[in-house]
Amino acid sequence: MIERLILATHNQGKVREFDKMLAGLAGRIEGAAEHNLPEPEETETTFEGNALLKARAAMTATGLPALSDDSGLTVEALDGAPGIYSARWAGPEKDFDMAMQRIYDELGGDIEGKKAAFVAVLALAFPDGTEQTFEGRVDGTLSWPARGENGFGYDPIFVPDGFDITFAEFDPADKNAMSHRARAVEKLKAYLSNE
Ligand code: ITT
Repeated sequence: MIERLILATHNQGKVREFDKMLAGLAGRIEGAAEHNLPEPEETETTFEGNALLKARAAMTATGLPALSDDSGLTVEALDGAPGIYSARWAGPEKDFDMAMQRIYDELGGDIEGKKAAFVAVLALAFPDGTEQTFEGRVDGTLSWPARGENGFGYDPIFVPDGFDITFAEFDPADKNAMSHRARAVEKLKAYLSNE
């Protein structure tokens, strides 16, 4: 088992979800705040590239194994946007009402039922140079207006396939059982249990 693992994210919504999902994975999971982690500029063009860049930066800064998450919402009718730009569409104030409105506007208001998916790529970087990524995805559709108080980011407009409520209306434990992040974590756990 990994003794100390750095969770390389500054997003409190992700931290809340990972806290539950990663229980038992490492002796101690330490956050960005404890280590004053840098927030590197996300200069890559893929979820995987940006996830690796964040994990490497945290591993280099601490000398400890680090786990990062790069994720986002992809909308089919917008050619995959906002995708890797999901956080950036919310601007410096992290205003997701504005980001959701931008999706609505870019679809010309024709948003109901449009195909979308949440994607998460986790990257694990070890001090010996070993790196591994794990991808999870959940397909669904968009719904308007935004509904629900749970979750974070774009959850209030995303309805996963097979359900009629948004991720923000899910009980957090239920979202954690089937989200893109949860699916990526399953692959991470399988990898670590084979190590
Ligand atoms: P870190 O890089 O520090 O982890 P970040 O918020 O900048 O934080 P990303 O670049 O990966 O992270 O941006 C992903 C964005 O996609 C995030 O800000 C959310 O708005 C959105 N997103 C990802 N997973 C989501 C989820 O489960 N529910 C709702 N929105 C999600």
